[in-house]
Amino acid sequence: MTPPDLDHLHAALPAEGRLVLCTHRHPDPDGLGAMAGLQFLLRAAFGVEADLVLEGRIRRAENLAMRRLLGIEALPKGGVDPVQHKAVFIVDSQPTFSHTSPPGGVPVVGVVDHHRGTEANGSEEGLGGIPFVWVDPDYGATSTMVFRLFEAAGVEPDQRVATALFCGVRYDTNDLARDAGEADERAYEALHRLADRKLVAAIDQPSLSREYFRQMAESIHACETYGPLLLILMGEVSSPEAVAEIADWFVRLEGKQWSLAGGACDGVYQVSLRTDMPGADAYPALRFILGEEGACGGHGRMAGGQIPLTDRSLEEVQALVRSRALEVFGLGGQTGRALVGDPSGRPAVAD
Ligand SMILES: [Mn+2]
Repeated sequence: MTPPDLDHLHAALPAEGRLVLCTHRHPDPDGLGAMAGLQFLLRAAFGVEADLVLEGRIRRAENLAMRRLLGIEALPKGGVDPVQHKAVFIVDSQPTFSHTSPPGGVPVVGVVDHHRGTEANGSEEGLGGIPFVWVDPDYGATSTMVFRLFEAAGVEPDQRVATALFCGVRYDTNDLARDAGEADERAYEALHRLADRKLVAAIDQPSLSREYFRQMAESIHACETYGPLLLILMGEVSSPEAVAEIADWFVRLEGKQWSLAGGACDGVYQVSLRTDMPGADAYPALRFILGEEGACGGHGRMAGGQIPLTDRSLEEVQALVRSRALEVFGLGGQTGRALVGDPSGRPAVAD
């Protein structure tokens, strides 16, 4: 696990002007937490002001609640001004990842991320020329990496920022149960002491829309079982985060070790793979499943990616994902069984 290099970070910052912080499209708690944390740290440690850019609507209820309750402010669309803003810093993603497009016209000076990239969509060479690159998949959350910068600088986050960072660590590591190392534990415990626990609870249990329940019902009916694998290949979904949430939800089904969820949104087929097998690595399996048609990233027991729906129809992409998934798990030739009966009244098939 690489330690933070604060001097190197300082040297990468522009001598004057403001910074822009950004993350992947449809930011999640780790991206939001890392941005809020870095914004605070840069001001406290180096006197550098930074503005946040959020790309893609935030639709998952927890993420929306986090942004609203913590007052995470972002520049309006088109608000990046090259006269004021001298540099871009990317957290919880990398500039060459397909779900990340930093604002143009301003150089990227820093990357802090815990995702593993691939040659195709996030190679080392894509990071060449960026003065500060700290990418380490051994961290369970980018928010942990940002917390380590606080430690290195001897700066303590205020309650709001500690709450944001805490949410980042807890959601990405599933309260330290998933892909968490010693650094994540230390960050989690220190941030938990500083965080506003009422806000943490409010972010964790937001009210949910009717659309949310409708989609979960649809996912139950879409779910097919193949031995240890669950496939939940949906049609249109309300948000890319919904696909991740569905994969997270189904992997909890007893007796099943892998869940692969997919759904179409914003012109791409979004895919999330989860496993609850100790020590299993989701990323190589998803890399195989998406092939050269798609791009993906991941760490430990979770991976996500997408295939554009420009060259292939939704049905073609679903068929491709299904056949490759069965191949990579050695389940080729097997017939899937419905998890439950569908609303047309066909009987449920037990597995
Ligand atoms: Mn993350």
